[in-house]
Amino acid sequence: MFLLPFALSACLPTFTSDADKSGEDTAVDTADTDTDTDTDTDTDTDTDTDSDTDTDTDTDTDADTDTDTDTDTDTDVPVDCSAAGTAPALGDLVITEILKNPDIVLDEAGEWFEVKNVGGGTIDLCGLVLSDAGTDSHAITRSVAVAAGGYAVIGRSSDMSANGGVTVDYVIPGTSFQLGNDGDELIVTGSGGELDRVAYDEATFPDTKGRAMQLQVIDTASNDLAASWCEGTVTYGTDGNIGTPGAANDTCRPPDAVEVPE
Ligand SMILES: [Ca+2]
Ligand SMILES: [Ca+2]
Ligand SMILES: [Ca+2]
Ligand SMILES: [Ca+2]
Repeated sequence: MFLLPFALSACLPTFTSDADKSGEDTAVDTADTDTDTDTDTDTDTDTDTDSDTDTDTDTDTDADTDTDTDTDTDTDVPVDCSAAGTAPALGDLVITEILKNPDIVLDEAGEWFEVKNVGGGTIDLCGLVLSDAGTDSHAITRSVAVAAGGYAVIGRSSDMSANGGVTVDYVIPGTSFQLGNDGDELIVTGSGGELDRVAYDEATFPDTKGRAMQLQVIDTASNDLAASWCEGTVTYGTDGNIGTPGAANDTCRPPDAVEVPE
């Protein structure tokens, strides 16, 4: 009569190799020490080794294998284009104003530029890439809706106590995109290619510290020309800088008032 258990175990080998506490699980796993029915060492019911309930090996709750919390497959900042508008087509978006060299405040906080939606519907700047002809490059990672005829201000800081008191619609983080005080390029690229570009130099474009250059003829070809830009007279914010961020551009100040560029 003592031979019966040995005969049963020979027929059901998974019982004998289970190292779990006796009687606590159903013995379909073989080597782990937890109380569940899978073969790994964690306490959830999936087959991976992390503690969440999905089947990948990272610690977030999405199904991809990266380490961030979004649903794409890369490891960068989540892209959240929440369909606030359509992607701009060529000609919809025009670079209309640039403050490359703010007065009083630091360039790293006070630089900004303005774009205008000259198309017929609301556009979303999400996904557009801002770059220059060198190494500056930044992709806009969230929705920025711009109504037809409206403006968006893209700057380096949203801290109005540090940026000269400008209201910024989108902040470019860190040093990924900077506006040189001498010559530089400002290039906006969408999924279908380049949307607009301004390549300014120090000699022929407006160049006064603390005064934004404001476009007078609003289209993507005119802003290629230095003669299409001038400086206005209206201050904004808290530090005496001159410009019209987020609003229609000022008229040009009289030529005889132009100061020697700093
Ligand atoms: Ca600058
Ligand atoms: Ca640059
Ligand atoms: Ca252009
Ligand atoms: Ca403006």
